[in-house]
Amino acid sequence: MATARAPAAPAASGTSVPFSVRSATVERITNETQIQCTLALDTHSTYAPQVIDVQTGIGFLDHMFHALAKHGGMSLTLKCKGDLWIDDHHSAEDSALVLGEAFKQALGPVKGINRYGTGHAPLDEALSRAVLDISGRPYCVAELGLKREKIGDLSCEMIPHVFHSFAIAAGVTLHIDCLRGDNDHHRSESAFKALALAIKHAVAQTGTDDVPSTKGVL
Ligand SMILES: [Mn+2]
Repeated sequence: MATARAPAAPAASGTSVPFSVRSATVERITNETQIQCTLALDTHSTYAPQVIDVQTGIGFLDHMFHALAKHGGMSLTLKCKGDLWIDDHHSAEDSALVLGEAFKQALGPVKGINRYGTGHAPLDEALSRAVLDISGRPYCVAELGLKREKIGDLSCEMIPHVFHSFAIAAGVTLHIDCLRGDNDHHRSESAFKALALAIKHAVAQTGTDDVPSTKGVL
């Protein structure tokens, strides 16, 4: 695995750019999947425009990760070549693990951020809530109440597994619930969007150097 904290691009004039991007690049290669991921937690219309390009080989998962990045205010490129001839499990799980690892690396030491984030996102009749704590205590409870076997080429049983894998790799505590909704596409998408909003708040910088913990360390 490799990581990089990308400095903001230098301005044309040579003056320093008043904007820095928290980012990381992670590569993970196993016999089951080959994944490259670059995640930036910060975007800026001039200095760091939002770029999203997700290709996991599973269309609906691409759609979900795209929504997560878009509404989380993040840039994300993720490419996975996985053993889809078996099923979607390894590609979906490992992509989420790499995304979580990139999140953790991009964030670096947990200080000067909100740490906690909550998001509610509706999608038509569906409504989801995500509660995130960038705690260093990996845990996930995902209650999505999905009824279908699959959405597109993504097994519904993999959707909570994706949230769980992300949370464990990122080292965060995540509770994510779909509160209501009839359509499984809506229920799932609202859950990813709720997580996006929770992430956006949790990683937002407070302008201090404070470690948001009574322990003094996270
Ligand atoms: Mn698994």
